Amino acid sequence: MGFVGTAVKRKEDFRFLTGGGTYTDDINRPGQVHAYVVRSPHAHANIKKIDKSAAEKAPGVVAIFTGADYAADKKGGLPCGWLIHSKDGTPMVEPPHPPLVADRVRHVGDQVAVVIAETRDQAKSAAELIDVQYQELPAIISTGDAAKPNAPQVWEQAKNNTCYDWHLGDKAATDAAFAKASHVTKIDIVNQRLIPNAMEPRAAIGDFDRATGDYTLYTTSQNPHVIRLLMGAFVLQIPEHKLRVVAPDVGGGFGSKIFHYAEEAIVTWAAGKLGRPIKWTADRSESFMSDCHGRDHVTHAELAMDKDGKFLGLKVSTTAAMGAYLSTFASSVPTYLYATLLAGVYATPAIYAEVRAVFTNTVPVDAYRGAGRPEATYLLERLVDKAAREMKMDRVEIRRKNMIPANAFPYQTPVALQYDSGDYQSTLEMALKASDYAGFEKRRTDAKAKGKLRGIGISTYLEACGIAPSAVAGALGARAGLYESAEVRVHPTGSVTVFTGSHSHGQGHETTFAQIVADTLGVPMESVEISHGDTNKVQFGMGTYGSRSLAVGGSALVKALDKVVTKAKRIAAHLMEASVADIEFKDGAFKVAGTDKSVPFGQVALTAYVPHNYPITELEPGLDEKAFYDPLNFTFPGGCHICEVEVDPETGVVQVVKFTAVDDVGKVINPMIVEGQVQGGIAQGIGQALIENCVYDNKTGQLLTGSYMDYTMPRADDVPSYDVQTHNTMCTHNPLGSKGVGEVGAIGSPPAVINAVLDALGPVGVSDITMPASPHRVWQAINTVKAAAE
Ligand code: MCN
Repeated sequence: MGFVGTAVKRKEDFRFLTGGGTYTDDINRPGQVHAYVVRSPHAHANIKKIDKSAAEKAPGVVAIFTGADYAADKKGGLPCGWLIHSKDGTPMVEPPHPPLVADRVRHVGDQVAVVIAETRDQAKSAAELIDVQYQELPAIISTGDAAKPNAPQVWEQAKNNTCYDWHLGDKAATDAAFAKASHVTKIDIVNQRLIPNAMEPRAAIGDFDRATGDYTLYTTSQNPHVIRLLMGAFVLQIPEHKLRVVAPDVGGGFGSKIFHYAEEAIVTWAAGKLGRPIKWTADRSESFMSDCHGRDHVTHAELAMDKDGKFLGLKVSTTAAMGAYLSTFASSVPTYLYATLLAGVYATPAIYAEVRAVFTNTVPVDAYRGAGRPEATYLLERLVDKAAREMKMDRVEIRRKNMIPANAFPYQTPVALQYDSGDYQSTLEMALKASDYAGFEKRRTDAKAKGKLRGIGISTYLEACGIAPSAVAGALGARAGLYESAEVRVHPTGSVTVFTGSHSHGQGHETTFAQIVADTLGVPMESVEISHGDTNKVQFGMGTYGSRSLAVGGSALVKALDKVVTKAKRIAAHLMEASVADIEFKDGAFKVAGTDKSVPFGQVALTAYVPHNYPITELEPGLDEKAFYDPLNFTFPGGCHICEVEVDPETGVVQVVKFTAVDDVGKVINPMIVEGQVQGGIAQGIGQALIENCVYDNKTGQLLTGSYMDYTMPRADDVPSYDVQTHNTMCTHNPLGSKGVGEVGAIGSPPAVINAVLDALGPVGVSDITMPASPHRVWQAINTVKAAAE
């Protein structure tokens, strides 16, 4: 008891740290064969001919399927889960997305054929014997150029490569605000494309039982029920009761394993055709070219202010890359997860945002840790810093002046969201204090004496987690509900299994959810098991993304626990021959109020399953309750991140020397897990700010950063030890009071880092830099200014 709010060590870590986890690639089914996917070497080309005759004779080959075979079976394409309408009311362009393409490839890595053989090496060797004749076509790679009139077209039906041209906010009110502004700050921002890198690459095993007609897919997924729904209903037309999707231990996802991928459908479909289990596991470079990428925005924004630096209006125009196809949630990211966040923590009265989503001959872009919210935060916080410089105001002062005050909640923004709670001033003040902002100038001077340029950067951010409610999301184009479910099964001896639709792939739900159960039922943590990731065990679930698991999945768990306690009280009342109204439940025991009569939870559990002398006409046996919880609103974490850097002007190397984060995540279940989540997110944010960059050759569409030789991930010596704190205001509409934490680090940190880099470079005359602020870019920026001055 008293587990909630304490730093309980993670239950799952013994399994993971001792190599006892079971990941998809650890699973082997009897009679299993292996798949290798033949991928396009071209960014854009017509498939003229595929000759698979030599490959079919290669050792071990069981079958080879192409896009033509898939099309002949009349199976479906991968669907997109969110319909966006353009300004003019027309629906977005939704091109076909077959798992195997038959006629035209549209990005390097597009799936052309699958070779199935007894071993993976045999499949790979045979794939080299397949002769695919391509007729190359011009490709469009650059997001910023995609909508230009002469750009090559990815899809005929998408004129100017435009998927949708959407807007949000009040244009007239924003124009009016600009008309009365005394100063307008303008900024052009690129939020570069990132390649997600979970520790475990994607993998899938398709299995088919001829005797029963049942399919099973084992897959590296964050949301197995969603995959079952999409693949069953839209792609392969397998009814849910004949399709089991299992997402066992998953080694991280960071968003990239939300989506329904082609390979999942390919192995399941082919398993049905061959009657043998088929395993596919990506290698790292294959992941680079087939996993959905993140970010990739090009934006122009303008902030109108009065003479005192008070924000009057904000105009934002963004082009967002979708890649060659629409991935599962791609369309929602630069719209409802981005533009709705453009108020941030500020009381800007009028905001108008336009978003053009474009197709390019690249891998699809979809949600990646933060998804839209890091892009909004980066834009705002860069803009606010620039405004402060232009207005000759202090960077802290301009933020204080424009923040939504702590007494203004609930606060309705001009971009649809209504924030329920927050205290942005306090998180700012705490971060200023913890980072010793006041003492910074001395540190700058000391660094200068060592030949280093030191800078400090601030980012005050707001996040929206757990998209909700389903009714609102549905009205905005979501093609799914956004609730979560939990079942609490109390066993006869009083131990408990929870079945949750939230998938844990690093977040520690097996611990935090068990903390909630142990406290509510008064049972030991060891007596609670959290089961997730198997559609044949768990009732239903929308899965894990958008930092929704605690706020939505945890709330479903609370609701189910309430039902368990309610029923258990009735059993206890029967056992103690008392009225239900007199039964109190505390510390694992049911008591009759005002008496010393009490029965422990375990005895009630046993009675539920051994109902001798039980009022069976009034009370069902068993103690097993379920709840579905649809939230009333998002949760709104917020906070302040402050970064301090030292730049070596000779080499351009940026060292993050200090990082302070103060976040508001509502009620904390496990402070150690919360701190770990924030730290991990900051590491990703520092990676984006300083080193990570997905680069395609702009002409050929070849992925130039196709391995770790070229794509730099943050390592231990790229990140400092962090000072992570929380200052929490409670979420007002969920039963836990908790907000999400899983993405805050990746949202708040990139602008803090870049604002620090620009603060360091300000004295040498550099006023802008594009992420990642790599040594090369920083050195170039310094030397360009130097050369211009000479
Ligand atoms: N928590 C808590 N108190 C709070 C909020 C959360 O104790 N006030 C705990 C939760 O119980 C949970 C963890 O913190 O154990 C994260 O909770 P939450 O914010 O609800 O996020 P989710 O569990 O839904 O995880 C998703 C989120 C996202 S969107 C990405 S991306 C991300 C992230 O989590 N991907 C991750 N963190 C990750 N961590 C790992 N190791 N691997 C990933 O792929």
